[in-house]
Amino acid sequence: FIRIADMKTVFSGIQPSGLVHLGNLLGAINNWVKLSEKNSKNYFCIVDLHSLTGLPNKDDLNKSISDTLKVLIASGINLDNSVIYIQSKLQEHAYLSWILSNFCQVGELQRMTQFKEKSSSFGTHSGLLTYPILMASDILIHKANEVPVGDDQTQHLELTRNIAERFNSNYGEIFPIPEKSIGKSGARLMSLRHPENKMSKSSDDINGTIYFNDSKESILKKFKSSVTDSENTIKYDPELKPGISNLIEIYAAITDKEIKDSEKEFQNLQYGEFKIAVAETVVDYLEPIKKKYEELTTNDIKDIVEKNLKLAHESAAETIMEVEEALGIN
Ligand code: AQP
Repeated sequence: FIRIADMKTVFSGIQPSGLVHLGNLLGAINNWVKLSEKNSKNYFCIVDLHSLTGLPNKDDLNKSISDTLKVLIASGINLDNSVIYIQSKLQEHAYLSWILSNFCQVGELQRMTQFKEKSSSFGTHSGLLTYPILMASDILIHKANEVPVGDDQTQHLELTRNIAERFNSNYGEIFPIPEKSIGKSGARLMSLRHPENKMSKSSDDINGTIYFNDSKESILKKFKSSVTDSENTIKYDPELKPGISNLIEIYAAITDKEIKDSEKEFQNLQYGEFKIAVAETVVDYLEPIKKKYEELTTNDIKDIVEKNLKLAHESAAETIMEVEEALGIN
């Protein structure tokens, strides 16, 4: 696992803020599996330090970290070229974050949309403000040049690029300027109960979220009670038909088909039949992940964690060495 100059390095993260759901899988993890089949070097991180901004309950966070780790291992990510690890176990993330905070203006952080949204619901502690600097450090610690992020994170990635450029112009070309992944972006799944809101770990209505470990019965039940509309036309129109469009999107993402083709496939079905067809596709998709998750032994996990953390540490230590040297604190 060595650094080869022209090989792409990818970084992406997931917060252990609850049970992994179908949105996380189809919007992010599925894409990570595909990336790991290509010729890139990938770091997939459980960003538990980021979760602290929501002041989680200790036991919930601890369980969520180990569940998320197991789901990532069970998801089929190719571990020959990918490293899966827990952010807090690599203290270089927080160290680099402090260094990078000197290359970022307070005003820039205050202008972040996510800060404005979250600061009103949680109150405003400085972790919420400086969160994007830690994210910049996550990306730059491995010198990632590609970051698969959703639209909601584009602003943070832009800030990361600015921070990297400022560091480089002051202290020499240490960091590559990371780009957003191009290509087909992951699906954006909406709640089955409130299709105007995104499917989320922390949603109030758990019937709107499909968790990776939901039983077949529960999945069928959730889909049968999903909110649609009063027409009986299966058509992709997120604005006028958010419920039906969400179901089409879920089906298209799992089967890797185009939205148009998926829409056509179901056009003659009744809503009830359509809901069951999508539910069954979801059951089949989750089955192997659940099976592998159940089969993972404590020893399997321990081995993977140790080996992967060592690889992540080697990469981070190399960057930190260069950064310290550039700054004159070596
Ligand atoms: N509904 C979604 N559709 C598509 N992608 C989604 N992601 C999250 N929800 C959806 C993507 O999953 C990755 C990991 O997300 P995260 O845990 O870091 O943060 P999040 O977006 O805040 O996820 P949640 O599930 O909604 O958690 P809570 O409830 O804690 O806020 C990201 O790539 C994200 O885009």
